[in-house]
Amino acid sequence: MATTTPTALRDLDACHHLHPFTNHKSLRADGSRVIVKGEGCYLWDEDGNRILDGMAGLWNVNIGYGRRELADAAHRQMSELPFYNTFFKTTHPPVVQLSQRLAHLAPDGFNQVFYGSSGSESVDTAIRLLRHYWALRGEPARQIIISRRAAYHGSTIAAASMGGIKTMHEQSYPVYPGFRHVIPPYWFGEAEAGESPADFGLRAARAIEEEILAVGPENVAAVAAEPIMGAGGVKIPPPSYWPEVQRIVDKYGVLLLADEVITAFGRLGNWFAAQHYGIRPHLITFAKAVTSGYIPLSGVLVHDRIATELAAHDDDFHHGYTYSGHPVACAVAIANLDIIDSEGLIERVATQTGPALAEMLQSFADHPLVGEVRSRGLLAAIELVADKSSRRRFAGEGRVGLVCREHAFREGLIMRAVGDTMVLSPPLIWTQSQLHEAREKIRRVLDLTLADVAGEISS
Ligand code: PXG
Repeated sequence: MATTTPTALRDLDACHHLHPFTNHKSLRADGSRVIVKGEGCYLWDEDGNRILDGMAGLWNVNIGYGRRELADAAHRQMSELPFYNTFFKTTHPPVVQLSQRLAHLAPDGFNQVFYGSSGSESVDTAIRLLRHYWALRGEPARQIIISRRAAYHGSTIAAASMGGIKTMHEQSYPVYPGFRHVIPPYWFGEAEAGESPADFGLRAARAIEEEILAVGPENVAAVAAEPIMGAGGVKIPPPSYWPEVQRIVDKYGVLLLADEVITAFGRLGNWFAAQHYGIRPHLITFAKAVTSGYIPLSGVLVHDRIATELAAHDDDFHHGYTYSGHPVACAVAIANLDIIDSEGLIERVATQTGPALAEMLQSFADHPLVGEVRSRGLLAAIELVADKSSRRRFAGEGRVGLVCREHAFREGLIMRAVGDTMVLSPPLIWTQSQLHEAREKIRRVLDLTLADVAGEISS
């Protein structure tokens, strides 16, 4: 069984392991990279190459790799009580302690948490809670959830339906009913010629209002949105967007679901992005960095307005998972939050590394390949374009992004390509030293990519 040489592992992987979101034909042809170790901000592959992780795993390893405290917390909890469920009116210390902690960290009015294991599960839970809430309120027609095109909210059928990823919808047609998708707040890709970010932000927000009016406010359960779209390409809304969305949801009395699977737990320099933007959601979904990815855990923070309604009815909410509130995952989450807190990581993002990353990105703004750079906290994007002035893309969307991603890997830096948008979401423990290393590597990677596509560039 214990076949560990890299080639054997790659072969076995190709034979037996179906990877998520992967072109299986090309994976069989190329093989996969075997990552064998992580320590701090770095990963090592099977050939001994050290790679700077600019993505914190998959937007989740906020405290970096190899923290003993989390392993110890898991060991202690596994020894004491590895599992017990939270159905049938039972509970256990870690889930109570974590819930209290999250209620304390969350925006005002959030005092209850419903748990799952993945972000997709938390989104499914939120969808069910929204519709259940309106049914309890005597407005069962309020079923429709308005989301944005290109948004990623997960891979279960309901979460993928709420998401606006066209290729996913095409593969599981018909998608689950009751979702509408409007323009994302993506000035760089969606604005008309001459339209200012402020005007575009208002237009994108008002597309939500138009959709509410088109389907009838009495049929709308909620607006669902990431504060910043992450996997959709780090689409940072213009400052005019969120205040206008808040005005609109308030005006029509619809609920707001903030999907903070990527933005929660320090990424923007606050515990939650709702605090960063001053928005007032009724549900907040979280996952990923609640445990820094050391063990799966997700949840929905539920505002008092919804929790009070649930508690006012003598009936079950018919929903839950075996692992809702898993004790080991909760114990690991507490150890993770302790580290984020005691090491001042959020403050560091807000006052030091966030501004330094923004400054670093600006140093690429004049590169011939770069159409725009943008960031908030430690969430950043670099747009690759064929023509800077007109923002014209390369032919074959995503092709140049992949070229750039491969150069980055070879240079020892992990960046993610979303189409031709390069994105970064580093661990919150990056210091000036990693920022410096990233600056050097990105500059080189952009130059190498430029050399590959020089013939396609308009100067
Ligand atoms: N909501 C948001 C905002 C997400 O980013 C999910 C829900 C679903 O979470 P789970 O844990 O079910 O995967 C996500 C997940 C990528 C990538 O390639 C992004 C995610 C997951 C996998 C890959 O950028 N985001």
